[in-house]
Amino acid sequence: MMRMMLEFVVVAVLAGFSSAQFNPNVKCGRTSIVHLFEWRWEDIAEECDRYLGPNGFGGVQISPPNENVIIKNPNRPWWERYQPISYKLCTRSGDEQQFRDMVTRWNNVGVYIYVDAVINHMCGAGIGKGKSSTCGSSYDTSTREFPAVPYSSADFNDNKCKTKSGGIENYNDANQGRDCQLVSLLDLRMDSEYVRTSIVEFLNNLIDIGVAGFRIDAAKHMWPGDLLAVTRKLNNLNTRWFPNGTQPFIYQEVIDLGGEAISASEYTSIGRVTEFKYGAKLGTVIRRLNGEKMAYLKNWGEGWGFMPNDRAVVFVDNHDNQRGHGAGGASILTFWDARLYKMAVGFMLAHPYGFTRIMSSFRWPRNFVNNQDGNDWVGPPSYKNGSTMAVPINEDTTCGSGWVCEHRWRQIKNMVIFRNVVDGQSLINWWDNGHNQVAFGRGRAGFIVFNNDNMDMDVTLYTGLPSGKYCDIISGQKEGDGCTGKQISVSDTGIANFIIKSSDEDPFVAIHVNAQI
Ligand code: 5J7
Ligand code: CA
Repeated sequence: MMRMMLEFVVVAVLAGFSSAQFNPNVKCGRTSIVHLFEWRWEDIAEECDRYLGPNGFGGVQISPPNENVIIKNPNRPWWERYQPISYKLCTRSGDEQQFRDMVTRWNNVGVYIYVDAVINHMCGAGIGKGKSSTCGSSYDTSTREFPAVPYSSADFNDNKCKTKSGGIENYNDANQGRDCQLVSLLDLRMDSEYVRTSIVEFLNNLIDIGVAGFRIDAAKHMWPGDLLAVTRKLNNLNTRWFPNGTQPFIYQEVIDLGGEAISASEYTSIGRVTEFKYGAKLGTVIRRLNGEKMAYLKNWGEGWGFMPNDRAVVFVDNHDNQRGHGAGGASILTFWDARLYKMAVGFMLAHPYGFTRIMSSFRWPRNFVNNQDGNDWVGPPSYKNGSTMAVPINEDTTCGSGWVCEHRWRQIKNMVIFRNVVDGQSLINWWDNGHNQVAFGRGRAGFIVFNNDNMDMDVTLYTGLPSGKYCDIISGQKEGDGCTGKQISVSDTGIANFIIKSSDEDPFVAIHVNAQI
């Protein structure tokens, strides 16, 4: 009897533990998402059918879809979208109809949408009064009125915050971090039932439209208990596309490089968390700073003090730290350092740790003065009237008008496929030269070799792969019966020779069982 009761309790606890919040909900066989930063809904809709679906991407993180303040000074920065005015779905990316069309088209081909949810705050306290917002809703920051939600003064943390300025003054004080204004953004009172309900209605509306999950912006600045109260009330995903009982994927933005009052581990029971140590450390290794070398990557992952594998969302750079500030600073690799960047993204996608997110950026005119980029605010490619430009696709499959489209770079796109092919296979057959030449396999499904030393590499390694001829998917790929780049022969005993010159365009080689000829 006791035993039965105990079992009942265990089962009840397990069932109540919302494990699907950690599950990215990507379709079987797909293992990565891409952040199409600042893209218009119409362009995202096109990109799904014509590129992301066929190339094995699992989904897209989109920029915040809800109404934000229009900032004129500086002129339409990217960060204006992180200053909400209401939960109406109109922004520079498009209106509600375009949003609905995009989600429907994506879901119908099994590539899903993840919404960047800005729920910690509304716009800046100093914005003032007016209707300079993306749907034209009014606001008055001095009286804290946002009638389109509606929110008013009782819905903000002004009384709870104990600092003189009302802003976060000391990052080592967790109370300030949660209850005060982050860079003067009006901080929502998330312990109130009304605020929680307003946020839940916003997110549930998106779930009902068909999104598969949320990136929770600035999660570090919300109490885990308040966030849990919100995520617990979220609907299951729309059964038109998802199995009955599927919960939204939750991944929280918590910048934790260690040594702060607030840590990522406070959030790992709610959903996944962004592992900012990943890109910061990988950038240091690939740039060979501080005596780091690729040989040390042998125990990459939890061995480096990262959060548990099944809680981590990993990325080389994000929309914030690619601009030279934010977590990781100068060590972060981006498209501006293309050769090293491709290697870092290649390593990330080949390595089993974490759920992977690819960055897709726009260019801006960098202007470094004293190691600070004075143009880190510049918004997406846009016309004089402020509207965002479409993403034109060139004949060679690259993007125009200042859109970088890292996700379309052959090396990155092919590594997204590599990760799908080797999904579930363990990391084996690690090899290194003690410096910056390393190699490893993923079961018998794929093998990758890096040469980040300043010398040529000519090695014969055990790959574990079935014998045969393989196309290197970095210098080229399989097309028809041949390879457009290097070709690798694996012997009967699973051994292959790899030659990587330090002058090669990309100093790494990757092969997998779906690129055999
Ligand atoms: C800051 C943190 O310390 C942190 O741990 C975190 O997780 C997030 C932030 C942070 O988040 C924001 C979320 C928003 O929705 C809107 C925001 O404006 C921010 C934000 O500003 C922010 O902090 C900026 O970036 C940090 C790396 C700096 O250390 C902060 O000082 C802050 O920088 C401020 O940026 C400048 O001080 C201020 O002068 C400037 O006007 C302001 C411009 O806004 C941004 O650059 C927006 C950044 C942003 C960062 C994000 O991680 C994000 O998810 C969204 C926006
Ligand atoms: Ca807060």
